[in-house]
Amino acid sequence: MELQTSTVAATPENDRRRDSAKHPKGTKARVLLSSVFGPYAQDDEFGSRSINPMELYHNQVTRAQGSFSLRMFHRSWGIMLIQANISAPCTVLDFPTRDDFAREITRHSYDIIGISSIIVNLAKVREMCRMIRQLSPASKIVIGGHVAATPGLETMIDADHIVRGEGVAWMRRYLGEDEHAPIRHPAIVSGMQTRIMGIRLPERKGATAATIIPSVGCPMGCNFCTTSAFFGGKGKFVNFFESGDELFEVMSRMEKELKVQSFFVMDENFLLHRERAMRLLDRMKQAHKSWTMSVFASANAIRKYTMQELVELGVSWLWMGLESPRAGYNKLQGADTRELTRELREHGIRVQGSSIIGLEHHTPDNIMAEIEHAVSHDTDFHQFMLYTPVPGTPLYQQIESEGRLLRDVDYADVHGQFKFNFKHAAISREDSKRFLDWAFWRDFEINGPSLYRISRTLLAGWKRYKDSPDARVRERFTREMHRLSGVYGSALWAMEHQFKKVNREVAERIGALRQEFKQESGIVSRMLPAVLGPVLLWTTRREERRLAQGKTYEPPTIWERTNWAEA
Ligand code: B12
Ligand code: SF4
Repeated sequence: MELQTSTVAATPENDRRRDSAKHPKGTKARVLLSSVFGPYAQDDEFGSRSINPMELYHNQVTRAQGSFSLRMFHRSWGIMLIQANISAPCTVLDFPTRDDFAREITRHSYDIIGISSIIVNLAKVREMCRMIRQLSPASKIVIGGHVAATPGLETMIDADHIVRGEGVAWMRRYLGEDEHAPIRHPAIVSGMQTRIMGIRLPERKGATAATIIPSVGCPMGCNFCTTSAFFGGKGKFVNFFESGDELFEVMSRMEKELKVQSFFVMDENFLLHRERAMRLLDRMKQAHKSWTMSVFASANAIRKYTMQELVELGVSWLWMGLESPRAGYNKLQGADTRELTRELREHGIRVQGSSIIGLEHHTPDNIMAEIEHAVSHDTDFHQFMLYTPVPGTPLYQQIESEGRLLRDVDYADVHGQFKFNFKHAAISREDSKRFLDWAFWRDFEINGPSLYRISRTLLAGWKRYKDSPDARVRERFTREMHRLSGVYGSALWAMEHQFKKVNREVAERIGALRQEFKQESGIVSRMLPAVLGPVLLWTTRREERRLAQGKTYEPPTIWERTNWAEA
């Protein structure tokens, strides 16, 4: 395992705070690991922003889709991973309010308080450090996660250790444990409190995929990529599970513990490691596992596989960076991404494209055409992000050295969904937001709700593979179709009715798909839309009204204690 960690820069001031890189109590130390406090989807003095909610899809993918936006929360996996790999008594406090956090650090006497944050939430880290010094002065404060890449962080916050890069090995070292011990993977349900069309989906055990984290970082080293830079940059990454065998064991354990057959693989470029993926496939075949997998992969990595291999692996959702056809990233060299997207979808693989707005070659004259090109991929989901120099990345260094960084932009606004944080050669800061918003709107206008698009891809896969000679593949599509066809049919019914007023052409396409679903569904699923469809239409319209009144959603606060005995 490669380590890219360090503590606070060695200045006399920091030496005073740092004492030693090992906690004197070792594994007897009580540890609190917390994410930053909420609420998040509001504008406040701690850097929360209403346009930056704690929701993946609604924040950066389906945010223009109104009540059809997919809304869900994801736990803070970094601190869950650290907790699962230390033997000290440990609490994970996820999504606390400020009061929750204050209460937790006053009620319990923690020797170590670790805070996980990304750069946008720096002001919250500062406030939490202040609270700790006041309410729990004996605690050592450890700051980890991407916020650690902020230049001069040690002068902005009052902490004892700032950990850059991989945190499990650092924390084990700090507690005097074996940093090279095998990684124990925590049982993680990938998403929670999922909502769409104004209803919250039931949370049955096994219904939501398990998150698997094979590695952190990415060796491709694209200039803007913070995840790659934070774990070593080009050519480097930190692998937690080297082989397909190890991954298979972890996934089998998760299957048992969480009763799941689907996995969200949190690896920035899972398919890049072909040997590991193919070994995993061998083991899946031997054990007759018809698992499904959602993965991130670059176009060059996807092309290392045949469609058959991807389908056999169970890849059912794929997040691929499209960036821009003229950007020149290695991962895209020679790839016809439109053709690739079409092919993947024909094989039942949902594609989430990701495009960048505001690349260096963009101008007000060519950007609309580039957005149209992105939209023409007709992906199931499309993420748009502003080109953003973020501390720690090669892009940041370059833009800084060219004197193009806008110094007065608050870190809370550097998240790629608002306005440029640098001087672009041709596009103004104000226009950057206009183009970004237009991209989301255009994708929705032309391609319709993502929920419609994923049902279309599922149906394409089902038609192609329902009679597949490979029983594992057949089972996978049958399972999904049986479980969802009635629900999708009902959702399509409601979408069709809702869209009649908005965009007739999209409504007709949705209607045609609904008919196809009807033909392919069993008797019960065929009847369901007549009952459930009108209910969903009603909840959709109610949700539209709520959203118009400013309704937002926040994740629940979660406490999890391990190796714990009350003091
Ligand atoms: C899941 C996720 C989310 C979830 C958040 C879940 C949560 N509870 O916070 C959602 C979808 C809501 C989200 C939102 C956003 N995200 Co996000 N997200 C991710 C993602 C995809 C996975 C994070 C993860 O779990 N990784 C796996 C774990 C194991 O890695 P890790 O978190 O880095 O943790 C390791 C180390 O950092 C370290 N560590 C972490 N915490 C701690 C704490 C201590 C004490 C120590 C010692 C060590 C330590 O140890 C861990 C193990 O090695 C990453 C990309 C990625 N691949 O990491 C982006 C990422 C973290 N997000 C990012 C961004 C920019 C955002 C948004 C601003 C984007 C946007 N505009 O939509 C919003 C912010 C929302 C908000 N209000 O805060 C950036 C951060 C950039 C930066 N430099 O700060 C990333 C890196 C994506 C990217 N490449 O740009 N995100
Ligand atoms: S391929 Fe994706 S994850 Fe890897 S460095 Fe490039 S943008 Fe980052």
